[in-house]
Amino acid sequence: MEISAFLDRKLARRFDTFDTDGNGVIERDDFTLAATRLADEFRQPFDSPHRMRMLALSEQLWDVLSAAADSDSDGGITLAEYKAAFADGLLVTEDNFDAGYRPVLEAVMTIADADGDGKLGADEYVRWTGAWMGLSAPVARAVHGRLDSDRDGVVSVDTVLGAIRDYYFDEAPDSAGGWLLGPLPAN
Ligand SMILES: [Ca+2]
Ligand SMILES: [Ca+2]
Ligand SMILES: [Ca+2]
Repeated sequence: MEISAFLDRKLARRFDTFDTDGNGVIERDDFTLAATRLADEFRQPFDSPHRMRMLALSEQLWDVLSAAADSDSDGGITLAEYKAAFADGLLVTEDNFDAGYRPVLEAVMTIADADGDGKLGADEYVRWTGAWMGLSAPVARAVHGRLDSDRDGVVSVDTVLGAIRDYYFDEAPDSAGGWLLGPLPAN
């Protein structure tokens, strides 16, 4: 597919959120670290089934992502490799989006949704996006406010899923891509 200038910036920003340790390359350790931070943030015991599931899903995510994007098989995904794989339709596409993302997001929610009502309040949203993707608290709080369009203080899994889908596939300049993960890098 054609990568617009807007999508190019969104992919660069998404790449940063995958690169948990910030060394400029996405590697297996980034996924393990993100899962560990998320489980720690929500005080999951070391041997809790939720922590185990999160770690297993993260490993799985890494396997899928590296099989698709690590084209020189050196165990790391560079920004160029990531963008190329997306352009070639090897990563998320509109067709496989739900199947790929829903299980991961539901596992995250199982940990982050403390009272189990399937919805996230602003504090929970700040905590999970900070632990999992390194979003700053002010950014995450503003994002939660935008997602909570009916202003009842909480957002559902489906709302978050829809916004992530828009992040990748909605080209409108005011769509989720422009704010879901905070400000985009310059081109
Ligand atoms: Ca990294
Ligand atoms: Ca590589
Ligand atoms: Ca709401």
